Amino acid sequence: MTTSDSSTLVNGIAQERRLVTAIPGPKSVEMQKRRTGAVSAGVGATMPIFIDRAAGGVVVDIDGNSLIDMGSGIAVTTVGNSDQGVVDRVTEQVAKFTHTCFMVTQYEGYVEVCEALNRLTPGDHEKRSALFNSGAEAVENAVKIARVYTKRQAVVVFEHGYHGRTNMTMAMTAKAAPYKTGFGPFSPEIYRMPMSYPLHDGLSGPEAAAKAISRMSKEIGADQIAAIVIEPIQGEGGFIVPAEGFLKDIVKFANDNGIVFVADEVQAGFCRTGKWFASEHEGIVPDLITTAKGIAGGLPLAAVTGRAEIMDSVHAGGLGGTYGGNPIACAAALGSIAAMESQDMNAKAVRIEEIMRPRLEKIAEETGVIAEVRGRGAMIAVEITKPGTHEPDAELTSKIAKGCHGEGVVVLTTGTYGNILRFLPPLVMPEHLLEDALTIIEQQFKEALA
Ligand code: PLZ
Repeated sequence: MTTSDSSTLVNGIAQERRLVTAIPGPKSVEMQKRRTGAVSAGVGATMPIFIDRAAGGVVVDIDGNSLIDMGSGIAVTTVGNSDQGVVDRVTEQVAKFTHTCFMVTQYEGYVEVCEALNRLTPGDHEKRSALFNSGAEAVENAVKIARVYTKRQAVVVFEHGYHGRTNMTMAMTAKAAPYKTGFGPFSPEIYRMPMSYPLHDGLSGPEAAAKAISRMSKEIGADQIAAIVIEPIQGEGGFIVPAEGFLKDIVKFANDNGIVFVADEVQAGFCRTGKWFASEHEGIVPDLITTAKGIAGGLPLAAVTGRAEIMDSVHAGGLGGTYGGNPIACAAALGSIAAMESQDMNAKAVRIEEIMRPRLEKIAEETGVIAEVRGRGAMIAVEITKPGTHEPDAELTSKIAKGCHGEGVVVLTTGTYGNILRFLPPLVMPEHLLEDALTIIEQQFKEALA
């Protein structure tokens, strides 16, 4: 039995790493068989375990193993699983009414979430929002809005970018396997430009921007571009932080040419990076911003927020969807936002980086297989390469991740080359668990290299 000691309880759940069986345990193995017989093989899973409870910094599986959650269900449970404020608001709402469809008969929660988004997103201009169900849907709607507003068609995205799995957002996503392979034909008028990737391109922000701008001008024509869509810190691409000045120059190019600049903050938004939105680190003000994931404590909700004149340019009835801005998801969002504000979650994200960065840098120094520790706040990753090179080592990355899983730490891998180990802990992660997770990660690097 492996444990990390603690008497702390969150929602009655001990904040400890506790392994009582092998991973996966016998109950999960049984359930995996049922899963295989019932669930499409096309739906993947990082770990072959099934969860019974989760709170604070842990997920507890059906065999009773308590694992440290360094993934937050891919950057979703920012305020922690089943945060009390979220539970209270959702419970109250679910008992009142579950659905009317905002496009049929309206309710206050939807309006209140839009007001919060308009207030919290960068820029003090007048804003409007519209609510959807998933990040992909938000991105797709941002493109629809930009096309109506500009009466143009071309959409610019970037290398290593990820925007979703619907047809248009698949086209916008850079990586083929597993997201796009065999699923074409893809939506037209999507153009991919070089991303600023300081570790690999060796360019300053302005140099990298000049390269992308020259290509946009020559290969598409600035006056043909409806929208430039970019993640201010790329998520699935490998937590790539563009060199300083890159985003600013791209925003200026967009502004100078009547192009709608869209920041896809689905992964980086809502306190994840130590600011409400990652755009703020560079002082950029997007015309439109897409959000999802962390917005609603685990319930499906997404949004497009932006300049009133752009958002209001769409004909009445042009935006919507049966479930978009569902009242229960809105209640969860209001609970999450309240938790972020009252518990100063941005400070918690900064503190997580303070703890993680030096320990990861120490692993980098000691092992020689980490080309870079990067990210901001509680969105931190290491790029794993063959020693002394920038050559990706996906095999080693996967070995280390699996080793962590076996020791009760949920970590995720990502990146175009599969060689990024990324960490997205809930911001309420207790410090003793964060330290314990880092110790396991360090051990697993050493074991994988032994
Ligand atoms: N934009 C920046 O990170 C979702 C994808 C997981 P949805 N990223 C996790 C997977 O393998 O499907 C994401 C993102 C950015 C858009 C999306 C899409 O958000 O809510 O998954 O549709």
